[in-house]
Amino acid sequence: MKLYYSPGACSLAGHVALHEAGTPFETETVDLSTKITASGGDFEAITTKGYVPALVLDDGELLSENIAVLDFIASRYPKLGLDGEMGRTRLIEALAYISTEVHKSFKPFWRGGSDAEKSAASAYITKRMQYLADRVKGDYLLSDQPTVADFYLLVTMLWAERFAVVIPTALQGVFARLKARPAVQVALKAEGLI
Ligand SMILES: N[C@@H](CCC(=O)N[C@@H](CS)C(=O)NCC(=O)O)C(=O)O
Repeated sequence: MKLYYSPGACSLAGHVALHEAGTPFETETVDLSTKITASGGDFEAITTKGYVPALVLDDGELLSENIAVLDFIASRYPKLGLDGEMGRTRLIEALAYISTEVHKSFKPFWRGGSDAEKSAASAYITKRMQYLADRVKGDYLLSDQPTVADFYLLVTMLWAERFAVVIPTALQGVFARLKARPAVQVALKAEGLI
């Protein structure tokens, strides 16, 4: 497997998940402004979407979209998913919420939004994070063990920290526990973030 990522981008969720899975995998960084990979390749020839994450599977099949990439990793490494009849559905519910309600709301911060747009986005993100904070199920978001949803949430909390967006108190413990995990440390170091 090979993960194409950009340091600090949402692809960090899959990067952490693969380290947590303990599986061997390759990585290559992508310059998102030029769409050139670290080895000089044309990223748009790998995925015409032109954005990360892009996960090339061992049979050469390409997987994109955080929700699909993280669901794939959790399906293959069940310790990163949720047990039970509704486990996968609940996991996808959380991933979809983090993607569409939290991740995407950071757009004004990444795309040069006005101060007013950033301020509105900041309030919206905190409100959407509060929904999750009110439903924390244990040491992590959905249970006492982290799932791929935690790794996606981690990325958005790192962005919140960077852009001074308020992270609800009830998520602070989850954030601290995630940051302390060895696999998270390895991924953050690999991406040059610590
Ligand atoms: N729909 C995609 C969006 C992924 C995405 O927003 N990737 C950003 C980094 S966090 C990116 O590569 N942006 C560069 C671009 O769109 O040109 C997903 O959910 O995985």
